[in-house]
Amino acid sequence: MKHQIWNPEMECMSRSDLKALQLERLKALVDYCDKNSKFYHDRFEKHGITADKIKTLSDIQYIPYTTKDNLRDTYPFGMLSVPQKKIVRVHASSGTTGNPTVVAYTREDLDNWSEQVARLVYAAGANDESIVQICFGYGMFTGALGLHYGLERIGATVVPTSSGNTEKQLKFMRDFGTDTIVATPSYCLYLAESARERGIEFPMDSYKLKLGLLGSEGCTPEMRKQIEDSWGGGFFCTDNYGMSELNGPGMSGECLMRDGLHINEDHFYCEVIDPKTGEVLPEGSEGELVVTNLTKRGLPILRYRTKDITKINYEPCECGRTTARMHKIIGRSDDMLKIRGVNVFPSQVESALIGINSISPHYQLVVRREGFADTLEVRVELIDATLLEKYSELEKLRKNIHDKIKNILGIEIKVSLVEPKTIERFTGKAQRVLDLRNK
Ligand code: DLL
Repeated sequence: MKHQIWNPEMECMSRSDLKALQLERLKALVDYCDKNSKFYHDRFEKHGITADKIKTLSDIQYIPYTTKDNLRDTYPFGMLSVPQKKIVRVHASSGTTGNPTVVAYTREDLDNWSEQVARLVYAAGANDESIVQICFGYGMFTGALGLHYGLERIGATVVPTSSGNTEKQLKFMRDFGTDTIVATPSYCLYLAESARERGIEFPMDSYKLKLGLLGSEGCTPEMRKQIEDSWGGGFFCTDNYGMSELNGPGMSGECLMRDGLHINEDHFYCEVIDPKTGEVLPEGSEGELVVTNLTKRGLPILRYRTKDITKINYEPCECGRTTARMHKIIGRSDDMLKIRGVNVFPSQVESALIGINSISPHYQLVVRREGFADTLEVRVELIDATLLEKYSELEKLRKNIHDKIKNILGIEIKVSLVEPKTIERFTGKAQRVLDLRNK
């Protein structure tokens, strides 16, 4: 197993040097935000925080957490720390009702982002000989452009096919000899399945795929094995994590050992907290990941509550890197679902249902993996059972609900109208989501 390390100076430095660098960068960040961001300046003033008061990394705990709501409340550009003319790119996160979360990058931020992604894709085995097809949607989503520039940085040949159009994806894969694919796990599996269906005309050995850079949604080891087996031919996948608020992909990713996702710690300082109390937990504990982007300048993010549940291992890795590794995302502390790469909150469905006559406020979201793609069924309860006998009225109601929800979520869904009082009632927190994907 040959381990490639893109930036050994940063990825293999001693833990004590790394901590010193993180502290230096943290102090510089606090000073920068104090001087350039009204949002952070006001917070620092209220809590008596200045750069001089940050003496050790643990002093970060005096800085309040930043949340998605802070970004939404200041939509679109309220948290910028530079004049807008210094911003060279914006992205926005899908999902959630109301305003999306907008993120913004200076030229230096984009440069750092590409470096972060370059390290991870190189660690996974891509290099300047790779031919990489990017099957993430290009657009406001950070996935495609993030991977695009990181892969160009290591000299790979990038094929920006974007998402969808399976026939074309497979044709380019065969004709170009694509050996690396960037996709969500579910789409990668779907493509393999589609390739198999065309096996008589194009046998599986017409594909040269060797590496899958997967991410943006969870993937169990069992699911990964299924993906690798369906492509066959030694196909090998790594898990890559990130979020728009922290640039996008590039925060962490697996090396060939696949024993945790290496964090780009010179750029990202991570803490793990108890999601209920907000208390910082000891090293190695499982909890909600909180991240400070130490080098971001256009729209700085300090102590961001990711809502993702994980734990961090600080032991050095056999690959030679000394950077800490986070466990695959174990779950979320809120109810966000990721379906075919799109963030979906049950509250979005609820807001679509409000105001529609003839249905009760009880609903359920059923997420399944069908034919290797994630599907969402919205089960809605009727108030009056006699409607079930009036086909055309029922269809009209179903279509109305379908169109309203689809419009808000931006993905195809199935709506089922069920008899009154058939959806389970809860005395505590309602369990609106039935996620059957890994069952
Ligand atoms: O999904 C960024 C990304 C793109 C990462 C491409 C990797 C590859 P958002 O759309 O803002 O950004 O969604 C972020 O997706 O908080 C997690 O809940 C989930 N997520 C991202 N990567 C993983 C992963 C991008 N590898 C949210 N495993 C995050 C599990 C993931 N969940």
